[in-house]
Amino acid sequence: MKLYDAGRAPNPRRVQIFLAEKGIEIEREQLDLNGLEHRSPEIAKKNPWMTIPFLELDDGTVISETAAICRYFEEFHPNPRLFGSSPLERAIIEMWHRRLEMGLFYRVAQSFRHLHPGAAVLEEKQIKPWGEVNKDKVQIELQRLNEHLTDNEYLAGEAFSVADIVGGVGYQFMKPAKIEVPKELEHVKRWADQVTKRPSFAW
Ligand SMILES: N[C@@H](CCC(=O)N[C@@H](CS)C(=O)NCC(=O)O)C(=O)O
Repeated sequence: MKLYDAGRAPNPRRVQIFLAEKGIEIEREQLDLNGLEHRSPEIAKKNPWMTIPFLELDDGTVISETAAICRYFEEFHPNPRLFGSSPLERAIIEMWHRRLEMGLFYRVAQSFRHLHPGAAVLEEKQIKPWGEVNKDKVQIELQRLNEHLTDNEYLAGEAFSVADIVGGVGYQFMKPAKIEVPKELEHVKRWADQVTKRPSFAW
């Protein structure tokens, strides 16, 4: 199998970190997003959605979508469990995974793509008000997370999970997106420091 990867881009990083947490090594091909290699006819034929990462299995099956790729690896390499063990744990982790993906990560990404000049190559029609709306919503989400993290070590409770991966990558993505974390959000900062200092997050 082969993972189509793209350096430090945030969605590819989610899979890189997930694999590092599990100690999985696989073949990878790096694509240059700014060079639009992921939109070449050859790549579009494999993954018509033209997003990275995607995984190509030996029989030619293609799995795209970061969460789907991570789930696939979780099945074959269950330890350490990053999607939870019991039905309740799985549901709680899924809830936080989706909250962080849609509430933080997606909004930071939209803000970056619609406001940053460097993203114009990917987002042909940058809509600045949409970027600003998302920037504001990130702040609302950070406030909520701060409250939750007051008495939770990790997003889904006591154990590090896939929710912390999407959250940690989303948090780091705030830097290029030029989104500040207000000083008083000390619990978010404590959590982010703890998560992003893990060896799997090393650049
Ligand atoms: N929903 C997809 C999103 C993947 C995605 O948007 N990846 C970005 C890189 S972070 C990409 O491939 N962008 C290419 C483009 O916008 O043309 C997933 O979860 O994998």
